[in-house]
Amino acid sequence: MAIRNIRKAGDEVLIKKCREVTVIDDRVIQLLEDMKETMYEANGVGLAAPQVGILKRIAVIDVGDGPIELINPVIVETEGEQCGTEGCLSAPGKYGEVIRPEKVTVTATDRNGDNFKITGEGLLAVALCHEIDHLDGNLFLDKVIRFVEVEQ
Ligand code: GNR
Ligand code: NI
Repeated sequence: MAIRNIRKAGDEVLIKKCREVTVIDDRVIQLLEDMKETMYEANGVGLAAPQVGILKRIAVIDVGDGPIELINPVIVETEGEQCGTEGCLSAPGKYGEVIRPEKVTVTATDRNGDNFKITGEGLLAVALCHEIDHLDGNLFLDKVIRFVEVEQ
């Protein structure tokens, strides 16, 4: 396990489209482990592989109910709308309101190669959208409708 360096906005790796994972080998497993460790160390609720410089469709999320590992996640259904304040470990100190679906269903593959479906509402829906956006080279900064001052 290792903490990886989190890339910051301006790094071109963050605006590239990630490649699908075709083989879940030891490097992918190691990446998942390191991403979880890096996310927890940074007190994040999610982390996408491009944030640690890897252009693979891999993300991890933990909104307080334990870690979720996502390989090749795809949004297959959305419902409703919510507006909430977002931040990003790749844009420290920047916060802004973003409109997201209230509920999203995602299909993905787990580390054993099995496909699964996950439905999230509220923050989990936001995190799923935010991380999948990263995999397509999209940052929340470009979706902010109003930047917010947050006292830290
Ligand atoms: O840690 C994070 N918090 C967060 C808060 C509101 C909406 C989205 C997020 S994701 C962010 C971690 C991150 O940058 N993931 O890519
Ligand atoms: Ni982010």
